[in-house]
Amino acid sequence: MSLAHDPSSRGDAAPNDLEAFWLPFTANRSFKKNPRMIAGAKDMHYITPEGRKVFDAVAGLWCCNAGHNRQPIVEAIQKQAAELDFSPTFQFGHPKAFQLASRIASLAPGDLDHVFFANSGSEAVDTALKIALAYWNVRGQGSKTRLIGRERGYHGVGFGGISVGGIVSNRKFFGSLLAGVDHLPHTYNRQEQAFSKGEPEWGAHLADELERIVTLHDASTIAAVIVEPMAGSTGVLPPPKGYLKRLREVCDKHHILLIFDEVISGFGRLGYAFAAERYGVTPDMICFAKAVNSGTVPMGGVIARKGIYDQFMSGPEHVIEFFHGYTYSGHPLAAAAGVAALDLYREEQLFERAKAMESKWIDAIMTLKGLPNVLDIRAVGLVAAIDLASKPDAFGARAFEAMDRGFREQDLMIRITGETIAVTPPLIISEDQIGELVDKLGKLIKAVA
Ligand code: PXG
Repeated sequence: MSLAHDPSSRGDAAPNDLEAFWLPFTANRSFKKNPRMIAGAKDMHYITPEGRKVFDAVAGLWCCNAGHNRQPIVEAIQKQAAELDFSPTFQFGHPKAFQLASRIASLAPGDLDHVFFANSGSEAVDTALKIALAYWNVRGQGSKTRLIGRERGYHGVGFGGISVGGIVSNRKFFGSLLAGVDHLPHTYNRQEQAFSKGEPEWGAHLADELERIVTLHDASTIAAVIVEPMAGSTGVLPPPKGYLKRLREVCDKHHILLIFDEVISGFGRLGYAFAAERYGVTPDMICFAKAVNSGTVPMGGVIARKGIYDQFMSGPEHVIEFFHGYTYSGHPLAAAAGVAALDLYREEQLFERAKAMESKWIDAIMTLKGLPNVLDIRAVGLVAAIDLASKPDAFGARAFEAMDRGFREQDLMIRITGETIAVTPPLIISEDQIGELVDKLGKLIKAVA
């Protein structure tokens, strides 16, 4: 029998075989022909297996806000693993999860006081949608079941998330999705908004589309509206000035819960703990994930207003109030990493740093205007997106080439979606590094012209 056919030794026989791993959201065949491998990281950089330093312009995947392999977080995870590897949070508890929940609640605006833990943004979104449905049920208004999302919204990949989401490729292969979902229009209009710095002036009126949806379905059938305060994955769409306030007003008027999906915008990305604070709008729930522990251990969750939590707290005390949860809700390693990350954000004032850097960041990114194929640039907080013109009959090919050549030729990691380049660096980026990044982007855009 050859080694290759002996199942017990297959792993040893082919330690570097790339076939087995089906990569998520990846062009697998292209990757496996010519991989982009990462073996290490420190602060603003990734390190390839050959030891090449790659500038991380995307905080991993919008998550490593404190930069990579920061000592206090590394030590907290190591210490926690040695002390308590796992303990259940169904009917039991451990101190770190309570500590982190209190810390997150204290960062959240208003009376968003209660934290339900999940393990990813997708699970956070499903959790928030389920809380919304159950909330109306326990209030005796079980007819409020409709969920309203938005075109171009990204809320992860669970069935709830893709149903309220509005990214066509993420939906079209997956059948009829959740019933009873409707969508607001997206807020992007290139003619009106191109090269806006921060939040565009045009577009607040699009929130009034919610009135049309309420007229169509009646408020008595609508449970919640979910939006990203700043749409991230679809190519960075900052909310038009006044848009979120109007959305809140319409939700209040019709007794509809408002959920902000802050999986990307939370923990400093827009210069505040949450975008809700930046925009002066208090939602009923906030979904978070990613930067809660600077991307180090999978974790997500939902912060709910006191009134929502309290509504569930009735009935006999031995009865479970909300039939939902994950084995790893509030996992000790993720929670310990979260407390350490929040400490680090505070000690290094990273949210304030993002705010202080914002105008320099936006001005620097906008210098790319006028380069070949640049159709629009959007920038807000420490986030930016650059729309490139497509090559004829090959939508996405130019941005894909930019991502690949950026990694190989410019020692640069960027994100792409369609023909849009997105950058969203760790919040520790220095002014010099902003200059370095813009220089690399400029060279790259010219290289793929
Ligand atoms: N909501 C929002 C707003 C997100 O951005 C999720 C939910 C899902 O999170 P999980 O942890 O289940 O992946 C996200 C995730 C990109 C990109 O480049 C964005 C995300 C993930 C991967 C890539 O835009 N956001």
